[in-house]
Amino acid sequence: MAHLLVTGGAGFIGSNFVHSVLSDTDDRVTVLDALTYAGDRRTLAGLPADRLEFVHGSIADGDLVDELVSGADVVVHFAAESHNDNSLRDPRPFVDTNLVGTFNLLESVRRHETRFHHISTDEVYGDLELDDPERFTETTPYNPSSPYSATKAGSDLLVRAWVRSFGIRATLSNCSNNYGPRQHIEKFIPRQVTNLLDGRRPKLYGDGLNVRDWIHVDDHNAAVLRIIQDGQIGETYLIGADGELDNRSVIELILELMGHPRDAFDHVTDRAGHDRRYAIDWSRLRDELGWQPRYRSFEEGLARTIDWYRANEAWWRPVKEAIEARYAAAGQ
Ligand code: NAD
Ligand code: TDX
Repeated sequence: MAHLLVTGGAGFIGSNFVHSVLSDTDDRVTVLDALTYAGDRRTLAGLPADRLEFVHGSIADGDLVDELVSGADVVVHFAAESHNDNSLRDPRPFVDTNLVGTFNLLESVRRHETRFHHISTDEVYGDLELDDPERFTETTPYNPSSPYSATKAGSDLLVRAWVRSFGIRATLSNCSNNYGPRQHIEKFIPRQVTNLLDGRRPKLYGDGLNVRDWIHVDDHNAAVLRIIQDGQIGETYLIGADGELDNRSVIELILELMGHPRDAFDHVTDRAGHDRRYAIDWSRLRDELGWQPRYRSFEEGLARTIDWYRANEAWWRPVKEAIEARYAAAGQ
């Protein structure tokens, strides 16, 4: 039985990770989460109290981080400011959490010789043209576009430098766009689903031909667990599931699954610097670690995700009005 310290475990991907670990293993988990606007303790409700401890605090607090890392066997680092649109409005918290917070964790795992896994994104590689036959691989040069992706790229480079210079035992993963239950409703898919549940129309940025490479959050987390178990120290693994779709098609599918005409959406102001296309080549993960995604049908996974938002209105309702007011102020 191992003791995992999970940063950002009250957020979307981190909370789903904690659910998976506690149901599939005997491991013990301590969650460190600052409960920003994106964190919610209710995401961890109903989990076994004897194997889960919740600590309310920030990875920007070096002393707290050090104390918690000293008691852990493995640190799994999800905590981040994660939304591109927010990073265009106010980049400061992205620097504080994604760069300085990651630095604090690295110094502590170095001191205590603790195994570390760093969660990152495909956005560090910039974007691809729609007709580019290539996909991102582990050797694609870094070329981030937004303050969010630049701070994630910086955090990856810090991890790599701490591996090389100080010999910390770390692995990294860069994953494509996740969907599934408990995703904050500022993000694309839950925003459209809750718009429809709330009697509003879905909102498509720009021409909507931008492509994202969708993966179910449970597949992302299963890959993370595999890398923690079998990944080579110092190495990076790309996580994806061949889920390329343009945003317009996703909105049309949501409308159809929820019983609305496929064209009942609005075009709104585009995102500044909007990345055109992300696409992941995850063959290293398949060939070296034998991992495969389990969700093969995006439509099925999306339908289950819609059901989750329908059944959990109390979870998203209190913040819906404020989120939409913020988007409306930006013409989105
Ligand atoms: P999220 O915004 O839903 O959750 C982030 C969590 O981190 C929240 O619980 C928040 O309270 C917490 N947090 C923020 N600042 C903190 C701080 N200073 N100290 C402690 N906790 C803090 O994000 P998510 O979508 O679950 O993303 C998790 C990780 O996965 C991030 O590192 C993100 O870059 C990465 N990622 C996300 C996606 C995606 O599609 N969502 C894809 C690839 C990688
Ligand atoms: O209302 C919307 N309409 C719209 O067309 C919103 C919120 C988004 N979009 C577009 C922008 C993107 O092309 O949808 C696409 C997805 O948008 P987001 O959900 O904001 O995701 P993205 O910017 O692609 O980044 C996500 O994937 C990579 C996560 O938020 C990041 O944390 C992760 O690193």
